Amino acid sequence: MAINSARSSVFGGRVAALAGGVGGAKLAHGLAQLLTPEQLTIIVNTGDDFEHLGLTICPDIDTVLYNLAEVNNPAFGWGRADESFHVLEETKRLGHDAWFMLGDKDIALHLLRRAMLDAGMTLTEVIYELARRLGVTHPVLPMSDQPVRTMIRTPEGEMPFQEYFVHRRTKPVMLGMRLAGLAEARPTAQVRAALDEADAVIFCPSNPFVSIGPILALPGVRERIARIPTLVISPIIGGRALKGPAAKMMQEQGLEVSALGVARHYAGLVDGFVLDNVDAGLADAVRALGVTPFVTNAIMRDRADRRRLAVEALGFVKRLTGAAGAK
Ligand code: FO1
Repeated sequence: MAINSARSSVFGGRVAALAGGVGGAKLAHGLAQLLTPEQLTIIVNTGDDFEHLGLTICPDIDTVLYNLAEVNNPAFGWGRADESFHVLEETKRLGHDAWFMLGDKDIALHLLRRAMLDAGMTLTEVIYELARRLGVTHPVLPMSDQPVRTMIRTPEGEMPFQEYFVHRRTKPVMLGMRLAGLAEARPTAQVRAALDEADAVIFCPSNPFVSIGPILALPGVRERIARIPTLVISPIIGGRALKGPAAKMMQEQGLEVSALGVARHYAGLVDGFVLDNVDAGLADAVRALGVTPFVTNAIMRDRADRRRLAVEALGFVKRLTGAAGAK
């Protein structure tokens, strides 16, 4: 079929994409336009998940699902398009401090997730079912079925990630982070299989600490990735994060706030690193880390940008998989 041949001409192998946050979901959507569901699996961070008003909120998974289903809110980057907030408004009227903006359509999905989890389904099974109902055909996998919760250490004490990120608008200084539940967590069988069968891994332009970090922290994940040609799309462009607190976190942890700082963070694990044109001057320093640089326009403003960056990333993957056989 025309679509399939157009897809497979970009890259014929299998890709496991690691994602979290809005940037990650954008590239996952671009990749899904080019690769078949057999070729692309998206492994998603669950460290941002939390319990709120009796609901299990999975922001990174939902952002990927909504983007792949093309029902995402383009202004916020998370949540649903054409959303209303009647339930939220009513909870406010009833005295709830409604700092986390759950829209009505989003709440509908959360109610179904609550019911499925309460019926004993694993998170992987729930997300498979919700994806199917949203018309998403590419596998979207929670990194683990056991809860892992990112806790941010601040001078005010430790706080859950969403408290830090949304309620406190990332204002407290981040001294460090802890992944609560990590000791009991395992990557799911589906995640392990996706990594074992992948010809390449792509780290989407996601926060290296709170989005990609929790996935890499699961037992066996780093070891698997170390065997596979892996490329990173820098989430830092021109010394700034396009969205979210990655730059602030790097600065507060004494790291160089640049794409090079991100490349250093991943050096030894990854083979390729995609830099934006404005960071072309960092390419030699990235190469000196033993990581192959690739310079392009890494900003995704619209749907066409997502596809274009995915085409370029897959072209780069093709070259790396040719070159990185000895990894
Ligand atoms: N981010 C915000 O900045 N404010 C919100 O009120 C908010 C609500 C929200 C509801 C559902 C959802 O899936 C995501 C939501 N997000 C919100 C985004 C989310 O908390 C973050 O983007 C991610 O956790 C960062 O990766």
